[in-house]
Amino acid sequence: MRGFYIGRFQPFHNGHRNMVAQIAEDVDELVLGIGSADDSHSVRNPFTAGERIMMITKSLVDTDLVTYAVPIEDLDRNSVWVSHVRSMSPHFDVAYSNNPLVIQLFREADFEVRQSPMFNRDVLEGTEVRERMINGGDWESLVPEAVVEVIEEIDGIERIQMVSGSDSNGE
Ligand code: NMN
Repeated sequence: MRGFYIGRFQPFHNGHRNMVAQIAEDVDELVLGIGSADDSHSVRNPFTAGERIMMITKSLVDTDLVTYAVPIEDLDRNSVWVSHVRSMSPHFDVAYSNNPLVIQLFREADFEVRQSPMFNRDVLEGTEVRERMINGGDWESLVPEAVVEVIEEIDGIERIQMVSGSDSNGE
């Protein structure tokens, strides 16, 4: 049994990791779709697909689950998006998402979709992590240790602060 879980993973945070741990109870293999793969260097999508793959691979190195990270570029046409996903991904039996549009599109394409109640949208949303990165707040406690290391390696905080037009020192 193989699952498919798409997110932007900007960055991969503890909510994502908890979701993967929960999915691992259902499936043997999991395709992680790296959504908006063509976007980077913006406040909403600061990290490249390759950098996000690095975060995911290093964060999941200790799990037994077999995972495949597959970059999925955005399309201007929602009605054919599931076909686009299928054209890029290994075959999967069930889709996991908490995103209403993603859920709707997969359901219309007759896929089984499962949602996770464990996902704490308030604290663990990517928006909160990115705001803390921009404002000099504690973002490190919201992500796996491996993600902290990747973001340090790529000077990710400097990048997101530059593209947001601010910096934590207010200079
Ligand atoms: O729930 P998030 O983390 O936003 O991830 C969903 C991903 O799926 C995003 O990258 C989003 O752009 C993508 N998506 C794209 C289309 C499209 O390109 N038409 C439709 C639905 C979802």
